[in-house]
Amino acid sequence: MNRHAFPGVRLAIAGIFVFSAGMACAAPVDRDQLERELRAAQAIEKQSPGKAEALLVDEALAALAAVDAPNAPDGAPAQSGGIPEAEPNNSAATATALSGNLPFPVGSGSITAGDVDYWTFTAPAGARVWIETDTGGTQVAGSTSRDTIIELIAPDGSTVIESDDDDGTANGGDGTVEAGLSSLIGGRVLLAGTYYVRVHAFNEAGIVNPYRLSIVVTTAAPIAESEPNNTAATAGVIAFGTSYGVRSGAINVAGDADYYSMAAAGGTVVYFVADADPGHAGDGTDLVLELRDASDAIVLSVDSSITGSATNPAAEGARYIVPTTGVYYVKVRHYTANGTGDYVLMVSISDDRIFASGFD
Ligand SMILES: [Ca+2]
Ligand SMILES: [Ca+2]
Ligand SMILES: [Ca+2]
Ligand SMILES: [Ca+2]
Repeated sequence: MNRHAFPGVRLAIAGIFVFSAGMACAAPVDRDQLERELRAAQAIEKQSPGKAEALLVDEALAALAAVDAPNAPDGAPAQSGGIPEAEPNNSAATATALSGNLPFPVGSGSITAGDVDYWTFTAPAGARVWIETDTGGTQVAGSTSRDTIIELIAPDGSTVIESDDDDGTANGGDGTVEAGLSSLIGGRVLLAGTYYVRVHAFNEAGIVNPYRLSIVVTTAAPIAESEPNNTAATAGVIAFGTSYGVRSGAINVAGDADYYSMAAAGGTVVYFVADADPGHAGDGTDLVLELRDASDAIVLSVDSSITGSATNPAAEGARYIVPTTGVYYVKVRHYTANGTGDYVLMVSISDDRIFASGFD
């Protein structure tokens, strides 16, 4: 949910909780107020159906469900698969390392009530980082939410460089999207250093179990798209000799579509992310990304963000565990028929089959 789309209602919902320095802090929860906010969101969605409105209802429902659900015991186990978080990890000093190098590893963790998780990675100068939580798939009993917030934190351990609420895709690594409430930071350019990623629930009381955290650090300069590339047959090829491809492109004219192709082995993970606001100016492109199989059929379509803001730039992306070896395509298009705008696309493929097992 782009919190700027409906600032009045969204702020009213967020206002139930008190946020300070990017961290959620407990505040008395007024259940009646949450119900009023849910009804308000539903009224907006009824009057003006659309993805932003639907996400608003999702969030209101999730906030209410979190209040109603009994708390799970602290330390509830995460599902198998992924590099596990190492609690306690509630500070930069105790962060769990996730290398960020390729082939990229996937972290696995859970957010218990009030929990925050710090992860850490290193980046060389000029690198771009692509960070996503995936909160989809089967949840552990007691989970109440799929709604995470991630913050990219500077080497000082406290300065928030960028945060995101809902640009990610909660799909559990497959073709079914359970929610649009997970988080994504796409393509932030970094100085050399050791960075931190802080993961917590949107709602202080929310229990998110499990989540998967992908962090890919890329160093290659983007290669410009080559039009025409509007069909699978004319797709720009992303070769995986270096495990990933970074492309700069644009929805140049109304109706433009940009195809990129890659070969992926069964069991590997394709992680595709578009930075939809490369200038990070808040004027992002409202993109839709489609992952398509060799027959050009959609296997996963993602559309979580709108145009974003300077502090919360637009991005789209997801992870997908490839069921069968073959050619896959990422198709980039605009959400509207007439929209245009630029983007930087990253597609990486991981051979972390061991991490994929038991994921969903
Ligand atoms: Ca945790
Ligand atoms: Ca923790
Ligand atoms: Ca184009
Ligand atoms: Ca094109």
